[in-house]
Amino acid sequence: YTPDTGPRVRVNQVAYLPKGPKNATLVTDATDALPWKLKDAAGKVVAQGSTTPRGVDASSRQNVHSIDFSAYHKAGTGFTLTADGETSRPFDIGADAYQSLEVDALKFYYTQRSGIAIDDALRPGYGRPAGHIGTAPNQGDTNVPCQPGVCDYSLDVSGGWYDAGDHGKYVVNGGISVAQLMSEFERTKNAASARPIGALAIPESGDDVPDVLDEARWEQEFLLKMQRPDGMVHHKIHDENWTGLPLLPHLDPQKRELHPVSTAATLNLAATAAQAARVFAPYDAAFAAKNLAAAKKAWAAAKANPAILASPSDGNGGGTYDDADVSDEFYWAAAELYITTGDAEYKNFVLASPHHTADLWSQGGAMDWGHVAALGRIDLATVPNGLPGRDAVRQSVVTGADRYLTTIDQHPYGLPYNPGDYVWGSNSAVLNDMIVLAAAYDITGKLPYRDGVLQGIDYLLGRNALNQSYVTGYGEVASKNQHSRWYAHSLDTSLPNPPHGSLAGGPNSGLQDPVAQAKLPGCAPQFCYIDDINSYSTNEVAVNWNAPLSWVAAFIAGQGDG
Ligand code: 9MR
Repeated sequence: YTPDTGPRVRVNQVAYLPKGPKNATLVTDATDALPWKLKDAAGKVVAQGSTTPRGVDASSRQNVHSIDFSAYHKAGTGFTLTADGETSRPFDIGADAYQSLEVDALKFYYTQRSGIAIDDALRPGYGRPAGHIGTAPNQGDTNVPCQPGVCDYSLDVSGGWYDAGDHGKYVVNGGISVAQLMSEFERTKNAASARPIGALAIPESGDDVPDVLDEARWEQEFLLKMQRPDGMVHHKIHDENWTGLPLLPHLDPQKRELHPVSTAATLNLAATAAQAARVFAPYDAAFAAKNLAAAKKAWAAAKANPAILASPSDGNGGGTYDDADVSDEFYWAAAELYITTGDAEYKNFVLASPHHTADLWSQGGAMDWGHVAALGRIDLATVPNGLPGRDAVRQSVVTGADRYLTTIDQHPYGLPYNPGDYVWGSNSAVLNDMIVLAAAYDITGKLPYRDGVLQGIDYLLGRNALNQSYVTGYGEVASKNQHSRWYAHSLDTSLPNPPHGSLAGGPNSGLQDPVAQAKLPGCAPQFCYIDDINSYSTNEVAVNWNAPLSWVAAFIAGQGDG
């Protein structure tokens, strides 16, 4: 299997900001600099220069040159870049695409909702009956029993978002996702360059609450339902066995089961409910108070039960989301509880945690569902609070961003992510590193950090070894067959492709599904991806991947022309 990667000049196929950085990558055998030309839609040369040879890039095993055409500032559509006899896919210079990407990436959550009919008038082509409300053949999420031997009660855990392309709902992962949506909103209160988040065409649109918070609430209400009266939180709820593809949520006939409580899930609720308590307070005091009570109760329960770990073998019918180290979840929860309450207990915990001063800025992703310390650190740095030594906390985020800037400068594809092998969901790791850069810009106002974010998005939108965008509907060639049981157009043409704005997980060196194993053996990291619906380890959609996509798109949308 050899992918068709098209022209060897690799660009952001969507848009560069008029005054922002504009970089491209040329794949070539040439060792000396080559001329490049930028052409407008009429084919007229509007800028030219020379490439910079960069040698062999480890992430693609290609010999590459980089091209910097940042000096060109005029907005327009249909530009191309030519070098070494090859012409890139077309692209725009303009800011509009990021406003639509911000919104499309958030609109993804409505069609992921469980427990509510998706209104075709709001999402033409995506309407479907409510999933898992107890209507046959569903066994419903309104009265879900535990796995045998785990507990003797049932809970109403209806609602929330389906995690990804499966029918499962996982507190660890719902947590980071809803937190990042709330942070995208909260940034609009604190960051100089932020603008209000766009309208999402959801059932709640038109109420007095920003749509992004209404969408976050859909998930937060579910997380609250997963809490037991003693404060502990069930790790997940999903089918007894994995369902096949395609299968619309309301047609899933399987038995649904609650899985055991875990300390990690409990702390995910503590963190998100503490954050919800402050962001919802101006809109719904009762909901804010309910969240604060749940957060405190979860915190106390986790302190009393600090090592109830989800089992790495509990993967029948759903993902495991197991995590052997929950000290970072403790730190994140304490940070959010401190920011919201100012209470000494949480302050003291934060200050004593090894995560408070640890170097969190790996060359992989700065954070993910199992590594959440950076969520706490970034919020302590960017959301106003009275923590002693806060200047050092803010400086630590800037130090992390400096590291990512160095990585970008050294990478011929301009990535802040350079871990060697690429992980499952690597595209979200790239985005989460960009959030650190964006936070550093918000803290310092220094343009290089902002420009790092602008370079990072180029990779996701086409400046990469596969010469494709990973966001459906964005870029001339883009992922569109992501693994999903209901956006399964490539298996059943009566179903849609994923909606515009859906991010694919991205290259995964681990080749953890049969399609990837058959088609991609020996792949260089950037080539470990295939836009095949059955390649769940490289090509799934997921709530924790679209969240940083929307966060970053909102950040870029706030930069105007750059
Ligand atoms: O994102 C998760 C990744 O970090 C894990 O390595 C992988 C295997 O356990 O699972 C991923 O999460 C999937 C989850 O288990 C089930 N729903 C779909 C998720 C995205 O692929």
